[in-house]
Amino acid sequence: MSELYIDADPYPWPFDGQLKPTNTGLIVIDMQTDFCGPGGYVDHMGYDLSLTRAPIGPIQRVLSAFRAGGFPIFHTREGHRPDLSDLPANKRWRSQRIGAGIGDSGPCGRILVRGEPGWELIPELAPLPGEPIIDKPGKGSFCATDLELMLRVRGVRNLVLTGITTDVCVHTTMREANDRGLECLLLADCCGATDHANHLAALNMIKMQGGVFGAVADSAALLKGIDK
Ligand code: C5J
Repeated sequence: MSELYIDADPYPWPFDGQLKPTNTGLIVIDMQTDFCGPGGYVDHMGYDLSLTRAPIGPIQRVLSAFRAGGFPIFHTREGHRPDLSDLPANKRWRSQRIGAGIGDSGPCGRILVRGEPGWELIPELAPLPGEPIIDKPGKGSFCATDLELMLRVRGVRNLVLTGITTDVCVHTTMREANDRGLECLLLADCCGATDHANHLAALNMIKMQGGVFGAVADSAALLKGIDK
């Protein structure tokens, strides 16, 4: 069987060189106005939007390569039901404490509520028909969703992670995926955090213990590897 490895840290990825469109998927996590657009949740909290917008261009390039190569692609959105029946009281309380209450009204509609303008995926990274969108109430993409089933049905064993934020939803998803036996690669330039030091720390955590959650590469290394 021929092998293909991506130049990644701390090991060439995937571990056994088995990388093909039939076993490798891309997930784009929470590229929503609430996390990277003016007037959204992250903007409301006063964080620097340039940090969470930085991955847009690199993700666009990886998306086009994966689309051209016929790899499965998944998108996620964090958000709650309009009646907030899936919003834990502590999550709401913490957000209200800092003046960006989840469920409260803001310039982009109710913060992190399904169907509101701020909750929508940004147009630059709009999914194409046939690319599943996973709606999740939490930080991880596996909690209270059908993502695991969707991956299994498509034979995905290797997962390439992109999106925002590196230290919260992307990291939680990578940990969940790794615990399910998936071989994970996080693309550093396709992710961003609300604090750059936290972005770097999150990358470093992955590389400990020989790659405790998988490996880290940049989009150029991946695109070179799959030759797109
Ligand atoms: C956060 C996310 N940071 N998508 N959500 O609350 O990372």
